[in-house]
Amino acid sequence: MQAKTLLVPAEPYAFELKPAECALLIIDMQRDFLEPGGFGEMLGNDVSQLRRTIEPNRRLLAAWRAAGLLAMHTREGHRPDLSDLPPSKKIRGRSATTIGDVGPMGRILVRGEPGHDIIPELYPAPGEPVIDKPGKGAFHATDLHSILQHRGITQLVVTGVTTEVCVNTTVREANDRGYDCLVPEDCVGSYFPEFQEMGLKMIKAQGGIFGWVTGSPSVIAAIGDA
Ligand code: C5J
Repeated sequence: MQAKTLLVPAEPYAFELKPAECALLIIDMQRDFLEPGGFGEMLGNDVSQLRRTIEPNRRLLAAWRAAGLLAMHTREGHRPDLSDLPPSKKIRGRSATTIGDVGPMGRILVRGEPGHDIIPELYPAPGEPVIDKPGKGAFHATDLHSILQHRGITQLVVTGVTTEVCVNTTVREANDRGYDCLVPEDCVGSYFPEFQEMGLKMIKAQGGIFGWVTGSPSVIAAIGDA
């Protein structure tokens, strides 16, 4: 029997969402990136640019769960002994305080520390896989691809932060592995408005070279019919 397909209005053209083969992948909605007083703000970033994505993500995740579909979460971070932290990543930026040092919410981007955890508004429910990733892309050095393959997933709705870094890297990695990616623009955020705009344009350009872009209300309306 043909898998059920839902048509989601999107750019560059409608996305054919197959609920049985589609996972929601929420990227790095971590306290250190989003909360006032965290590492992101300590570096001088305007966290309100990311916080505007919380409510749309919360609504999308609630609808996704209500439809009984697979939701997954990622966290960027490293082992406490930093053995998976490339020296180049440790020193990049020449900041006085870097990954592994004590920051405002515990050791920066270290697994198990308060700042590394996912914000309470989007906290994973029991049974929702959480991927701990040492890099920007969610496929690099993780078991994400095998988890998706075991569940027959061929499509991803990708949300989270930041649009031009971990969201874009993950969408590109997914694209090269054969997944179709749909990105709801109100559910992804950048500290820099110009990168938000360009990060989305890069995904949908050239006939959807990396994927599709839509708004979360269109996804929610479609899965309401799932
Ligand atoms: C993410 C970053 N999650 N910007 N990390 O995008 O360093």
